[in-house]
Amino acid sequence: MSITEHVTEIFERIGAPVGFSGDGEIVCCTPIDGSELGRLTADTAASVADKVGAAQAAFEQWRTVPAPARGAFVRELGELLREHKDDLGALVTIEAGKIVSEGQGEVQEMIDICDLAVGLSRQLHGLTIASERPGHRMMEQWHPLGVVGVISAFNFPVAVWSWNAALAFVCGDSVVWKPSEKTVLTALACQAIAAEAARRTGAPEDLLQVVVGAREVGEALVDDPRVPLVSATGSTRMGKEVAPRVAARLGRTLLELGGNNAAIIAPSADLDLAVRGIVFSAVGTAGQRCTSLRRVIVHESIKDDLVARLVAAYETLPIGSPLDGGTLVGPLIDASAASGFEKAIDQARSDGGTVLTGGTQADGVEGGHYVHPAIVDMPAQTDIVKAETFAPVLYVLTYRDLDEAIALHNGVSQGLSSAIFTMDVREAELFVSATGSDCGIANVNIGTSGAEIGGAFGGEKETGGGRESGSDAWRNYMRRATNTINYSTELPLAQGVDFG
Ligand code: UN1
Repeated sequence: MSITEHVTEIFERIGAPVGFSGDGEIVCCTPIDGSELGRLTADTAASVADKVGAAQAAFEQWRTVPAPARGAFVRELGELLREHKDDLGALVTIEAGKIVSEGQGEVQEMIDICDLAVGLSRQLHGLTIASERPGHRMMEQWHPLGVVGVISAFNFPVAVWSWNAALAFVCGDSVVWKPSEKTVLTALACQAIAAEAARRTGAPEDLLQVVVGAREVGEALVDDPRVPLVSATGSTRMGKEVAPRVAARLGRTLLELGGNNAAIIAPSADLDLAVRGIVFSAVGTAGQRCTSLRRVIVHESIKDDLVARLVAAYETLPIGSPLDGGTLVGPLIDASAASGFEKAIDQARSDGGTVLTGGTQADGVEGGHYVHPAIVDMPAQTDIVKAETFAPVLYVLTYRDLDEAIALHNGVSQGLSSAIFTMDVREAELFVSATGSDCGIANVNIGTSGAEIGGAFGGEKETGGGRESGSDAWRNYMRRATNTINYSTELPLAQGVDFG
């Protein structure tokens, strides 16, 4: 069966009435062999405005539904995702090039956030606060916010949407989603699944809108004053364009941008554990996660041992079609990612780096962009090491004392995820303390990627400061109202003000 036939079958099973065999301007491709899967017509500024209008109308109805009843819709969404896990995972593999297990894992992440959101639908709580005035009560309520714009990237084509959407839906919001142009089909499959969940539970059918297209489509969404929150995942460059536009109309943003994640490997580290953690984080999703490990900062006393083990592990990595069960490294998303990989390797070499393994094109499937993941020993943290290259390049830096390691670690503009491998409790605690890692995620004895949805996900500095997913991230999708209620017959003023 051809890949296109496979996609058509998946769409039939999911029940997505998507016509993608026309001659629209959006070309849907698979990175597996670069072949075209179909074409879709892009939205226009006018159609985006119409969809925001439909989402706004759905919101006005949805916000009146009690939150636990909204949870029933998200529970159904989670059930349907369980049912379609294999198919949606396969679509992620076909459109984003993830290996089968990671494609499925991404759908699992969606199911998990639905579970979390369903529980939250009964826990959207505010505080009761002591009032200074007699016969008064002060409290806060969290109300639905409105239409949430979600902009997502190709590398987590469905999970990132669900982190935002599952919470937004229980919070009483509607969603207008602009997926990456590279992964439009998975988005349309999710839309069909969400529409089915809405039909089954009586939720408004316009609760989720999908807009597809290039820059002008994103701009129309970002600039629309009916969208109080824009949650954007992607490059720092994209975030720097989106944030000022939304700020110009005093809207809110939730930004999840680039990472340049590092792991410190201390002398006491369990090296077996460290090697496994490093390889998964650096090479998983072919180095195309925002949480991918890009820098190893290793103590000089164990460097040779660690590097030898890493090189040995890298040299046995199965590279090839992500549809093959044994593959661990699939393709890069496109030609431009492959050229970014090559340029980074060239630059690292001219900065004095030594390529210890990989760094070249690999035999994969004809038409796809497959590479041998690279490990590059660097004499210093040069500009290329400080940049996020969205490909499997792992730079090795060496340190003598932990202060130096932490300075190197924090010496980049991004601040998403981080790790230390150590058996020394003082080092571990220091790393996760206020003077340790400056990232939103700081791990001990696990890698930088593969975060669970229960924690707040996001990072500092140029990563954008947003937090999605677990903990109290739901608050982003609501507006807080502080209420002071006078149940007395007097009207005492706060701060003791006397007004006649
Ligand atoms: C991303 O790369 O955009 O921690 C998100 C992880 C995943 C999410 C990554 N749970 O790797």
